[in-house]
Amino acid sequence: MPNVASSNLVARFDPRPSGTLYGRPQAAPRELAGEVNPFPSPPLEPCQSWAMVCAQEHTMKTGLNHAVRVTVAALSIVLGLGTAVPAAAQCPGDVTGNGVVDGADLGAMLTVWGTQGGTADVNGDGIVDGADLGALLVNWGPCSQGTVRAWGWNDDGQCNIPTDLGPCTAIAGGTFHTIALRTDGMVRAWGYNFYGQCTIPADLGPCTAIAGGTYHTVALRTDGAVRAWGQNYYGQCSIPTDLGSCTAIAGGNVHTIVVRTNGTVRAWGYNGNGQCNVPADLGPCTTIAGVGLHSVALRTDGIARAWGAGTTNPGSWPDYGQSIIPTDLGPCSAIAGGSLHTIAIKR
Ligand SMILES: [Ca+2]
Ligand SMILES: [Ca+2]
Repeated sequence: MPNVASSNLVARFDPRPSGTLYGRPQAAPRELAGEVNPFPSPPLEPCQSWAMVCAQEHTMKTGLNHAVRVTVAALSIVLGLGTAVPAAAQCPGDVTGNGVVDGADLGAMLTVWGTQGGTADVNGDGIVDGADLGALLVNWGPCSQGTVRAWGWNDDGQCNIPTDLGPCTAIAGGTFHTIALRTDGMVRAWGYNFYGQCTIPADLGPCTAIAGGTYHTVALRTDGAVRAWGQNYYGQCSIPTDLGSCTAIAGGNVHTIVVRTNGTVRAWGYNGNGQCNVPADLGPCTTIAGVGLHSVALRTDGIARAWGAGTTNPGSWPDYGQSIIPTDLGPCSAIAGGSLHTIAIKR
């Protein structure tokens, strides 16, 4: 096995059969030909002309640097303020619709003061008055509300925000791609697209939620239907035909998890760690998170549950007790996870 500095590695949490060779698509110092992925996995479809990096073995050897980096990359995509946005963007108070709130908008607002003023009626209550003026002043300057910014690892362009993106209401991170939900409900994605994870289905329609897996993307349509695309080696993008309407979605490394409208949880995709085996006694839930190789859920009563990798704690990959709920945790209001850990907010 070649001696490769850990700083030159890239984590691709991509379970592949033991013995598969891995390497970067680009000839780069990160080339890892000869590395072996310890994942126990089902057979894959024929590999591409290049092999994927999978640094799981290195992850074990190097103190989980890569898992941390993946987590940080996912978390470092936030809705930012203070930068110019595409001309199409319009924020409250931009009466003239040119992407900037300034004196021209103030003047335009004053000319329709006391009347039904269209875009000058910022709060939409039918009258242009002091409340609208206040909203205008709050947004003074370039319209930055809803602007997406991203930073960190950008080898695949995941931090290059499309210039025509426009304002967004939600964001999600895949391992090497970025997903955004525009204010009009349209989904956009960019970054690593080898598996088509950034190629939005033409018939997707408006959505209310988005989620990212390692190499796949999940979206919840306004009608409650779930769609997923990208890598489907493990069926993570194959929506169960009897799924029905859902209220929440999440993506694990290579699995997908949802909350149905009736509160029941479903999961599908890679199940080598039992991450898709929803506990029979789970009960109705409100929140789920599909994280690394485990799944977490919050029941309607606030009780946290987790399953998949980490139901034991031998301290070796991938079992670090991340699915063992602390006995003194009690009801929670939120739950989430990193690749190999779980976090919750107590009520
Ligand atoms: Ca303006
Ligand atoms: Ca108003």
